[in-house]
Amino acid sequence: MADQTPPRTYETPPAERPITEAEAARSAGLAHNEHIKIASGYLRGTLADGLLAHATGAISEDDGQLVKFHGMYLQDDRDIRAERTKKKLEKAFSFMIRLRIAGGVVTPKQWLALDDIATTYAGSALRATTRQTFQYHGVIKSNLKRTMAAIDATLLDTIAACGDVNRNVMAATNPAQSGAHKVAYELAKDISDSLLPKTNAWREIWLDGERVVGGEDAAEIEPVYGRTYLPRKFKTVIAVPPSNEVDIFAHDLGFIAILDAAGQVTGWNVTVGGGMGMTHGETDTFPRTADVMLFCEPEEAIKVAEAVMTVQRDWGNRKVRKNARLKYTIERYGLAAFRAEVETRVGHAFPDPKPFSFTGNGDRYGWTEGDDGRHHLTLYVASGRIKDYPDGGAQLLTGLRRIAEIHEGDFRLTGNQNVIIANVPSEKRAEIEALVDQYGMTKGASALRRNSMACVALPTCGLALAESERYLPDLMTELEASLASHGLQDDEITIRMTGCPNGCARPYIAEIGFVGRGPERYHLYLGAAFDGSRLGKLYAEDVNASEIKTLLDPLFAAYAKGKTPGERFGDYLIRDGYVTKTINGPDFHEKTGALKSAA
Ligand code: SRM
Ligand code: SF4
Repeated sequence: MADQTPPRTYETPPAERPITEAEAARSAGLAHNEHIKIASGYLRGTLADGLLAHATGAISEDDGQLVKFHGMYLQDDRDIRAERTKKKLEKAFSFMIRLRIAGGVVTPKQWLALDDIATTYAGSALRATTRQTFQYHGVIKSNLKRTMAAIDATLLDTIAACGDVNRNVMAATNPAQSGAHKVAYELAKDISDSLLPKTNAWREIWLDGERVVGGEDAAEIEPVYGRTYLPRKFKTVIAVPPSNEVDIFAHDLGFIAILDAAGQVTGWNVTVGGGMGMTHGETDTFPRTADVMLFCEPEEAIKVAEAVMTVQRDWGNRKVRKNARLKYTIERYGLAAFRAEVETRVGHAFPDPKPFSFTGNGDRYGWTEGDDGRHHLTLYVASGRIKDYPDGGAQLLTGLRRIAEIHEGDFRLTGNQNVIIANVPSEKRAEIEALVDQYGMTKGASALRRNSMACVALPTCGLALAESERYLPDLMTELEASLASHGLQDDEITIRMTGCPNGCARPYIAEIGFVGRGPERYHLYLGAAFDGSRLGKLYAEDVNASEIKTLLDPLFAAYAKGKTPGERFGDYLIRDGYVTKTINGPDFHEKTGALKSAA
C-alpha cells in the first residue's frame, strides 16, 4: 500500500462551489489554455477551416491545443527537422491519433480494421500505449478526415483520448480472473461513457456531422464539464488485486476491487491524486502516488467518479497549468477536505478503505487459463510497437492480422504496452500457437525485458529531450549481461525509461527509472516498489550509457549478495542504505538518493 503522506499545512478550499463560468472568465491570470477553451465554442475553434488550409501541413497553435480533445497531436519528424530548417522547408508535419478504447478491449473485426487504417494512413504500424489504447503516428493533414471516418466505422472513436477531460479509462486485464475482470471492464466502460464530453464538435468536424445550431447554454451542451472542461488532463483506472498491472497509484482517480473469498467484487477502494509528470529543476512539480481515500459499494462507483472529477473541475488550479493536476489540488487542500467535499456532493459519508494488497505491476506472459476455462495468451511487444520488424525480426503486424482472421475471442491491450489474445477456446489454441511461432512473435523475454517499458520519445514526441523507445532495448542488452554475471538473470526487476520528465512510461515507480535530461543523458531513479506503490529517488544526475553501467553493476553485485529471500531490488536498496525511501509528493525531491556507493 502507498506510504502515508506526512502532515502538511493546507489551504482552505474555495468557499463557494462550483465556480461559475462567468467567474472563471473574469478571473485575472487564467492560463492561456483556459481562454482557448472559452473561445472555442465547445471544442470547435477554427479547426474546420484549418483543415482546408492546404498551404501548410500544420494547424494554428490554438487549434493545436483544441485538437487534443479530439484525440490528436500535431507533431513533426524530429529526425529531419534540422535538415528541413536548413533547406528553409516547413517542418515535416503529421498527426498522432490516439483512440479511446475503454479497458483496452477490441474485437478481431476491429483489430483488422485498425490494422487496415495503419497500413493505409499511418506507416504500417500500431502503437500500443501505456494506457491500454492504440496510437497512429504520421497521419498527414490531408488524410485526417479519411482516417477519422475509418476509425468511426470500427465503432471506436478518439473523443477525449487527450485534452483536459477524463481520458481513456483503463481496467485490469489479468486473464486468470475472468469474473472480476469482466466487472472491472464494465465499470471502465461506464465511467468512460458517463464522463465523455457531450459536444457534437467531434462528429461535426471529422465526419461532416450536422452543426448543432444555437445553444450557448453550458448546462445543456456540456452538463458536467461546462465551457472550460477540466483544469488539466484527468485519468481513471480500475485495478483488481493482486495484480497492479494498470499502475493504480499513477492516476488521478482509481478503483481497487475488493474481492470476497469467491473472487466476487464486493465494492471498490477509491484512490485519488496520483500522477507522474514534473519539470526538471522545478521542485513545485513532482510525481505523486495516489492516496487510498474511501470505500464505496459497486452501485455508487459512477457517482463517486463524477464527484471526484467535478471537485477537481472546481478546485483545480486554472491559473498555473503545471500545478493543475488533481495531485496538486490534494496537496493544496489536503485529502480530508477533498474527501469531505466528495461526500457532500454524493450526499453521504463513505466507509474507510478496506484492506488489499498488490504483488506487482507487470504482466503475466504466455498462456493462462481463466476461471471460466478459456485460454489467454499474453505476448511481449517491445515498447508496444506493432509492426513488421526488418532483418528477420518478428512480423508482429502481419502475424496478429493472421490471428485476427481466425480468432473468435477478443484482444486486450495491457497497461504495459503488451497484447493479450484473450478468450481462446481450447480447440483454437494450437492454431494460434502455430501462428505465433510462424511470425516470430514472442511469449516472453528476459526477466528484465518482461518488466520494462519505454515511452515513444524521438522522433515524434515534440517534448522529448532524449531517446527512449529506440534506446532502452540496447541498454537492456548490456544490463542483462551485467545481471547475468551476478546470477540475477531470472530476477524480476522493473525498468522504465522516458525521454523527458513527463513520465509517460511511469518511470518514477519503476525500480530502475531513467528520465531523459538531454541527448544521451538521463537522471537515474532507484528505490521504487515492485508493486508500483512507492516512488523512487534521484540516485544519479545526467548519466550516459557507460556511467549507467558503472553505477548499476556494483548495485546488482550487492543485491545478489545481500538480498533476503524474496526481497525486491528497490526494497533492498533502501534497506541496505543505498537510497532513502520516498514518502510521497514533494518529498520526492528531498535529498538525497545516493547515500552510499556500492563501488
Ligand atoms: Fe504522455 C504528453 C505519449 C502516457 C504524462 N505523452 C505526451 C505527448 C502527447 C507529448 C506532447 O504533449 O506533445 C506524447 C506523445 C508522444 C508520441 O509521439 O506519441 C505522450 N503518454 C504518451 C504515450 C503514448 C507513451 C507510450 O509510450 O505509450 C502514453 C499514451 C497513453 C494513452 O493511451 O493515453 C502516455 N503520459 C502517459 C502517462 C502514463 C499514464 O498515464 O499511466 C503519463 C504519466 C501519468 C500522468 O499523467 O501523470 C503521461 N504525457 C504526460 C505528460 C505530463 C503530465 C503532467 O501532469 O505533467 C505530458 C505533457 C503534458 O501533458 O503537458 C504528456
Ligand atoms: Fe514524450 Fe516525454 Fe512522454 Fe516520452 S515522457 S513520450 S519524451 S512527453
